[in-house]
Amino acid sequence: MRQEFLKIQITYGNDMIKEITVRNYLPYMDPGQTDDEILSGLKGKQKYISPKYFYDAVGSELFEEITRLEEYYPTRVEKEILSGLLDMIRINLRNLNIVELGSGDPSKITLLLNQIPERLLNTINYFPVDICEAEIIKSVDILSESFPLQTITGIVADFNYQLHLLPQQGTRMFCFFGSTIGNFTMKDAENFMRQLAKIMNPGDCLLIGMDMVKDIDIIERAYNDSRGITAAFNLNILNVINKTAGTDFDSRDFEHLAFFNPQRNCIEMHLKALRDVEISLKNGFDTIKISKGQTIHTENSHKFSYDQIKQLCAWGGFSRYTICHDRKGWFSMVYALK
Ligand code: SAH
Ligand code: AVI
Repeated sequence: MRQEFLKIQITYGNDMIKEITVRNYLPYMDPGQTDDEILSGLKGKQKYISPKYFYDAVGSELFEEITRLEEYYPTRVEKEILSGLLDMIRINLRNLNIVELGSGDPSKITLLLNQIPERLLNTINYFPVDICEAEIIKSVDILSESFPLQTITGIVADFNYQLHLLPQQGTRMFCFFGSTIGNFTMKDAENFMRQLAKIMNPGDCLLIGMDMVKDIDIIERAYNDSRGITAAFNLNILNVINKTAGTDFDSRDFEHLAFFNPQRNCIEMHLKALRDVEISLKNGFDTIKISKGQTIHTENSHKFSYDQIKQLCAWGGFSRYTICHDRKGWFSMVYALK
């Protein structure tokens, strides 16, 4: 059994010790598959790194900083919707198992939990799921201080490959906030929704946040902030790849590039080479050449239309769904029932 069940001890000062539970499923992933995924992306004509490699501890901190920027509207608007959500939709909360995919920091689930009375909170089990272990530990620690939930179990897993390993007990509400679904290609979004459909049972539900198509200037500003936090977040992916795949990128050789692609309704983030560079690989033999001006594509961030939401729900096999949105229609929260 390669799965690591961890009881992590957290100490405050000298003697206050708390134990939290985290399950780490990443050791189940084939390390060869990870290397292949990274190297095939780097060897192609249009070089590519999956956005899941943004999120080491440093990248997660930078993302949290992005969410606090005035220019980065998606977090602010989604939080506005989440703050009053339970008045708008009917969810049977008793004995619910909440599974939050790509949970990141706990501020969004906190807004939901704040709306639930204590007598129900202590019947609820919460499972944050994220690829970043540091975020999971932080989140479980913070939430266990703030809410009298029945249990909180952190899960470190890759939602692209490991949905089948998620808790299967009772009635579940899957949450997928932040418009993280927008970081998939449409083909991958279809696969993801179909995989989700396979693991969900009748009575389970999904709460999924999606950033909507809007004025291009507003979108582009959100990914080109004036303090350069998004640039630092983008460049940090090279440090993560160096640690994961044994490459020797120097982030000073690249610059951040983010623009809206109107054909695909998505922001594309790239790293553009400032000079000709040659990257060595772990095996010590191969190298990857990147010419000045060439880019590495690091992220797509799709912006959705109501037709696309309908399509995603159809792929997920949902019988009924409700769309809640803010006053300007910038962001949608879809509540879909299996
Ligand atoms: N839900 C939070 C965080 C969004 S950022 C919010 O709305 O603000 C995207 C989150 O998904 C990060 O915390 C990142 O670590 C996680 N993530 C990215 N790719 C992942 C993958 N393949 N499997 C699991 N988690 C992933
Ligand atoms: C997590 N994800 C939905 C964010 C987005 O907006 O695509 C990641 C991000 N990239 C740059 N800024 C934020």
